[in-house]
Amino acid sequence: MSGDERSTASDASDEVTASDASDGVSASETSETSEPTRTHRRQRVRGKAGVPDTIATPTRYPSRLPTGSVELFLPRDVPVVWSDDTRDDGALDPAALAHFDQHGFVSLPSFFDADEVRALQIELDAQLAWAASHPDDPRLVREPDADALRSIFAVHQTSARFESLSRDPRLIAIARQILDDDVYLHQTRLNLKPGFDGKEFWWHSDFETWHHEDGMPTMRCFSCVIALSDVTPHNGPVLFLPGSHRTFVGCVGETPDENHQTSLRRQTIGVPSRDAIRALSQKHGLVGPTGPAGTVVLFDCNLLHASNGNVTPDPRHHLFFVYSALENRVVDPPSGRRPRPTHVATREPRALRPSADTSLDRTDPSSHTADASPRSTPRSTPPSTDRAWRPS
Ligand code: 6CS
Ligand code: FE
Repeated sequence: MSGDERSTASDASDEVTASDASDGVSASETSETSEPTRTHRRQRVRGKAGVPDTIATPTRYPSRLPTGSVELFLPRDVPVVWSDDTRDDGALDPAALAHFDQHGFVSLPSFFDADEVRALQIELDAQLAWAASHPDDPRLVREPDADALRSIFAVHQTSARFESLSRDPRLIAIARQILDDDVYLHQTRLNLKPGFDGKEFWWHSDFETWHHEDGMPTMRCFSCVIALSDVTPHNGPVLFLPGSHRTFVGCVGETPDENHQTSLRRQTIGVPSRDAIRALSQKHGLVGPTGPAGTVVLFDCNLLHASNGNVTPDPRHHLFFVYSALENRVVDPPSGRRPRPTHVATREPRALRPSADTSLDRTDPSSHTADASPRSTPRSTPPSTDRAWRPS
């Protein structure tokens, strides 16, 4: 496959294309120029495969390709762990960092202790109560076929406790260690999976969406998932294809207008083909880390992941903080389309400073219920821009 940036799903099951693909596209020649790139030139010759007609800015991660195109498999061309720090400041130890690098995720069981978990669960309940009384807030996302709540976005706006938690010194140390820069929150959310009713998330790479719909330049970003309830093999743990973070899958299917209105409920655009998922899972295997409430799972923005529905009686609720390097601030999406709203993806990033007090208040968690703190009472209307939010 030398000289060809594409490979097929079946290629994905052996040596995933890496070096082959890289002679097709290099970062410097595609990322910052409006000149036709080698990729574009080749696509013109080849016709339908590859870069969509609607593309406005050359991208080294083509996706949302016209129907009939060939799905792309591109080798990762940037690091997973950006710093080589192994430090003694609460960041990951060398083994955990190496696991994240190699597999694209790492699980940190019981990262938060019982008191911290209790405080977070109280805040979760406060957020659910707020959501129930503000059913039309645009930050609320409902299940595809029901009114049940699926996600609450921008919880760093609606919860002082979660905002402060996002700046927990331990989390900031880890984020800086992985990303080697000041960090900001690209997105925060609660993903709820109540017993009996919680629905699945289909296979996807977050970066694919964040690049094409939000304009995130590169894979210098990861998700921090905090379990607010016990996560078992049965109640819908996040499933990963470990190692898949080293392949960017350029997906077939163009982006409809206002895609986020449906994609956050059920994603059908920007998802790899079933053949691709099958090949990558055969190559890499499939894991679903579990652990008690308070467990933290970190996973790279390009790691393919999904989760099943929850038919058990017990909830599986997750709090997500998406950390990105400040240098990786969003730009115009490659399509030239309007980016998604700021409650889904921050457009005015601010470097996070570690919270002096994690505000989990280990001695008296109940003092931090939503009603106890003015900033814990969510606004009933979304801020018009990120400017409305100021970290305390
Ligand atoms: O589109 C997004 O940004 C969100 N959707 C999914 C399925 N995962 C990441 C993110 O929350
Ligand atoms: Fe995701």
